[in-house]
Amino acid sequence: MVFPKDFLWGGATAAHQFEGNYQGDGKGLCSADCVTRGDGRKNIQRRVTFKMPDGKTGSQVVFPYADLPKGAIVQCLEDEYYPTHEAVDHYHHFKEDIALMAEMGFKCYRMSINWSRIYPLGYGKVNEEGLKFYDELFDECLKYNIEPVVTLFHFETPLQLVNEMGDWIDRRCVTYFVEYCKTVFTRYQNKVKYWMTFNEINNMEILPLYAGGMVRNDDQAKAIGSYHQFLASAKAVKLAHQINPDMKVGMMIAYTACYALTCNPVDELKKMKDDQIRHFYMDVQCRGAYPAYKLKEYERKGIVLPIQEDDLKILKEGTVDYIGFSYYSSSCVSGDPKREITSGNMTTSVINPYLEKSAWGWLIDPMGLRIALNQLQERYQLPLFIVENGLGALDHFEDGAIHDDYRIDYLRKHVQAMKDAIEIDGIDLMGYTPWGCIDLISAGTGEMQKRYGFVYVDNDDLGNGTKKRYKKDSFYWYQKVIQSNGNDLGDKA
Ligand code: P53
Repeated sequence: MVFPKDFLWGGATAAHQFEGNYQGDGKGLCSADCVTRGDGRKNIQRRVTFKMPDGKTGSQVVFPYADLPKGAIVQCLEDEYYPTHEAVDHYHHFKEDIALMAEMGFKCYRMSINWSRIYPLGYGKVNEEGLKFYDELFDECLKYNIEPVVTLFHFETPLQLVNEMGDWIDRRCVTYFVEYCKTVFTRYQNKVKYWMTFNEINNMEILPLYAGGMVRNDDQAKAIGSYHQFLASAKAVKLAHQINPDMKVGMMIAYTACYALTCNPVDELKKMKDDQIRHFYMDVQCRGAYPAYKLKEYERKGIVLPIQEDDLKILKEGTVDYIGFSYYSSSCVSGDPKREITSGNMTTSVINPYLEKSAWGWLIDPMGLRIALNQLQERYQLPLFIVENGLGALDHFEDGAIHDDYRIDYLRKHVQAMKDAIEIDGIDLMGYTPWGCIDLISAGTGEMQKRYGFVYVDNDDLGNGTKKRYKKDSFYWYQKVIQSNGNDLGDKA
């Protein structure tokens, strides 16, 4: 038996991409509710919409991001379509959805609490109906012995914080976030053991609206936004341990294995610098201090952090219990600026001639997952949890059946890579939660047709459809994988 017997097999979702009911039962608006739909294959970016004080409307693409105009109030506009408003209506299908997860044999389910359901304004009055919804959801999981794994912040900034203070640039967000954490830690301490603070915290680099509801995009603003999130995360870790010492709190990062295109030292140096961009977030959250390369960079750029008394002690004391990370693809870098770039998952990868791409241009690299696991364990010696992985693909639906052998193939190779990492390299891996286990809205593009799930949802890019759920071939494949604890990967003869 390669996988530990308590290995957490499961799947992952995020509230704004899955739940819908965006204003129901007292929920406030969140930043993600004001982002339109794009089209990944046509390279049409999603936009965040706003109104100016004179009533004029406007929008700004979320990638590449730029400062919003001064005075802009982020909001939903009439005549625009926002895919997260209804999403796939998990809010009203959660019993059915959890039952499907149980049927696959899930040991855990990674989901996010939408902060704006609990605190509609981000602070102030608690919304009991929001708390009740997650109570029922957790009870449903526990009924089937499914361990909830909860992300506290998955691109879901209460809109009030964006418009009132520009979000994480303002230190009050630290206080409000910790207050929110206190509420949910206290309420769910006997139902939820595994938590994660900020989803893909490193998206502050390239998607600051998602990662921090930021209205500014300059390096100084983003450095401060991250600084505040580090503080908030460290405080949350400490608080969780005080409330219930059994609770484990992890960090969450978008990770890619990064290769130098050639053995030319300029390529290798570029790889080293590229790795530092990712490792920075882990260095702070796992080691509890800012690394020298980042402090030097800030010095060069004239960036000053708003450090207050005790802050550095808080960072030191609030290091995380485990590393959660998403892994979709690897990246490849070259010191030569003229090299052709591939779209990738918003990374600046050059084309790697050894790898195939998904329909959305993401490089497929299972061996890179094994390499990533090794890099992370060597550097941090913390338990690792793959909390997102999968293939976003177009599915063909016919007579209630979806034959998604391409997805099975992708996942099989990645599970095999995990197996090798455990068996050959001695990696301490806690679990695996493939992304979008039931089809949901894409975060990057806002599309529905970019599907990851084991379960198909009848819903199209404009929200038309019955929202009925159908099991794909991969549903039965994953069921077998879990049943055999990773021994039976349904290998092709
Ligand atoms: P989609 C890229 C862009 C936005 C979010 O992505 C991303 C990434 C990948 O690093 O991160 C995660 O839906 C994210 C999920 C998201 C998933 O990747 O663009 O945590 O919310 O859905 C997949 O295909």
